[in-house]
Amino acid sequence: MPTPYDEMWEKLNLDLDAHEQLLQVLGKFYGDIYLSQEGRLKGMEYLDFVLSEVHGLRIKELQEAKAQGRRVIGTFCVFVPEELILAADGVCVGLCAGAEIGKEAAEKILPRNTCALIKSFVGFKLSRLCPFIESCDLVVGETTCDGKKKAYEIFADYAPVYVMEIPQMKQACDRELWRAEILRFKNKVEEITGRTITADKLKEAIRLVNARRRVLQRLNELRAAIPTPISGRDVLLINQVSFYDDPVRFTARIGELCDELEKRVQAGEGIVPAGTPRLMLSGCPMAVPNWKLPYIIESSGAVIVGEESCIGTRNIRDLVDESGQSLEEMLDALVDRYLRIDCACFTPNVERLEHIVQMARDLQVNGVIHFALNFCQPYAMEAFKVSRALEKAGIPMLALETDYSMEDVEQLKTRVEAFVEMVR
Ligand code: BJ8
Repeated sequence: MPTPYDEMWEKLNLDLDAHEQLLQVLGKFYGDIYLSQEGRLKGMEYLDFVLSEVHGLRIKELQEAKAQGRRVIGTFCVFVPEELILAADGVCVGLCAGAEIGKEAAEKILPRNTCALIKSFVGFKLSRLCPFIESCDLVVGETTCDGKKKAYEIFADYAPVYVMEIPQMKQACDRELWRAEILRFKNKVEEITGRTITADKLKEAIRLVNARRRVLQRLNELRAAIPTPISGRDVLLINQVSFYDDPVRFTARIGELCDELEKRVQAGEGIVPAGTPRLMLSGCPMAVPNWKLPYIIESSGAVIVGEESCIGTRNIRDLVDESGQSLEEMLDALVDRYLRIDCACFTPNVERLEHIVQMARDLQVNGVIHFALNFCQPYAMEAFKVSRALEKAGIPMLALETDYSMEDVEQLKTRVEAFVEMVR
């Protein structure tokens, strides 16, 4: 069916037929998983709208920004300091990589035993399915896990790629390396955008991104209430959308949603019956439209009350210190804030274990489900230490490995249901 965006998509060189199929699958999946829920907040209509226009209106906005001389920069990792992009009047979009479509194309150039997230972004590009990637003037990669690091070398043949080096430890020399990388990135952003990052612009950008983190922190505080006032699926969606929506608009709309949620909490209203097991998710990021596991969990008699992941708490826990006045001070604040990220790519990574236990206690969960994408060594290996830390704290954990396919849904459901029964 023709849409008002066909011309734009054609200009972006999308494969229109395959793209149409993708949108249809996405729409059906969204209807089944999201719109079927009962008792959703009115504020979720905004998220429904954003999702329905994800390849339409938002892409149009990106094209308009580009026509005004702004540059669009795509990222795959929460290590990339968005503040520097915004301070140069750039638009930052988190590239999602949560769908299986494009896998066949990806497997022609990547080993089959590569994690689904990596295959997804390569597959999207090769199959000409993602208008976000096609809108990017620069795609920023990072040396986090080996799979991503090597995939960017291949991806660079198809898109303009820049790679940031992320340290693997957190000693003084690692901080020096990271500081140098942030400066190198600042120079790159200035080169691509043709703008100079001044202290005033960076201050403004730091405040803007912190404001978005604060509203998501508020959301997390409210959703922790007992009874649970919002589904885990809805909160995951809000976090997912935070990566590509306009940050000012998103912060305002989620602020309104939080006001509504606050009233619900004050009234003691929940969306699940009293006594429903409260679970926390921990592990790999779940990019749009990877809603498989949250849906399985929440249709197995449990509710998700927290996500220890980059599309969740890890991305919003720490703010950038806003007290810096000079450019140097602000850059140092960025260095320190981003180095606090506890991705499993670090060794050792004790902070993550502490954060998980603390979060599970604060949220009063009955158990934790650790999620690793198949072939993700950092998270799959770290699951062992996470389970030991949780065991010591007396909190049950179930470790799952899966991908974006639907083949293992029944098997996962059986394991999740057994876990829910056990912790009930
Ligand atoms: S800071 S979690 S966003 S790297 S799932 S591609 S690790 S093999 S995504 Fe991540 Fe940045 Fe870390 Fe966060 Fe590799 Fe694992 Fe695949 Fe992964």
